Amino acid sequence: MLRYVTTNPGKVREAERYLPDGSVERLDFDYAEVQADELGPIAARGAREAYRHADAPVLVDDAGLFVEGLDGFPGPYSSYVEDTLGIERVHEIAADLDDRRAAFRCVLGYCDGEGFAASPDPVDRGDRDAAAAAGPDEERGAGGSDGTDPLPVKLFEGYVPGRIVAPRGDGGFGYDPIFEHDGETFAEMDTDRKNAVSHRGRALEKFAEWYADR
Ligand code: ITT
Repeated sequence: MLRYVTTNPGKVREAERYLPDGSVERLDFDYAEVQADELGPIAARGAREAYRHADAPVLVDDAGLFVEGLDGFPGPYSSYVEDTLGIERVHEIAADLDDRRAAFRCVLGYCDGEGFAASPDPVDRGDRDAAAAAGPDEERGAGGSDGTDPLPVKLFEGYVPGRIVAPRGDGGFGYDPIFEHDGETFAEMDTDRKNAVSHRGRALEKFAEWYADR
């Protein structure tokens, strides 16, 4: 059984569409989100922490909204900004910008305690990038330079471009009402339609294909 590690049930609703019935359950575990300007190292560290907690295969999902005209803000700080400013304020701030283009990004981090076969798949490169970006502790994986074995994490990334608009729709979660893609906000789409184009859908598609052979 795969544990989808998140405090956000909306993410699991989307993920379930990509995985066989009964093969995934939510693990409501709030791993420490390290401060980083990229999602990869956050997901990698979270996956290791969650794996050690669960002692079972885990998938961590770290996502964020990157607004072009704000140099990518809130990005990795999206959760904090949603809780403090709220999405209406984010829209108001973006409304004053010349450039309201934005993107959602999602990085899934998978860890089951085993290594991964070398492969030309770009996902492996992402994993090495994350390890390199996170420094020697992450490469070792065991949280220290004490000679313990590395605990590898495989990363799967997804991206979707769009723009910030006044809130519309009541589906989805988080920033969905103010994120428009192809004329519709994510909150105006049902789960299948959002999955077909979304950052999470792209990452899950890659993960599900790889996981089927794992
Ligand atoms: P976990 O960390 O426990 O998974 P979270 O909701 O805090 O839950 P993130 O840190 O990945 O998850 O999310 C950062 C913020 O981006 C948070 O405010 C989410 O509501 C929002 N978010 C993530 N994915 C989203 C999506 O598909 N649509 C809209 N908002 C999203």
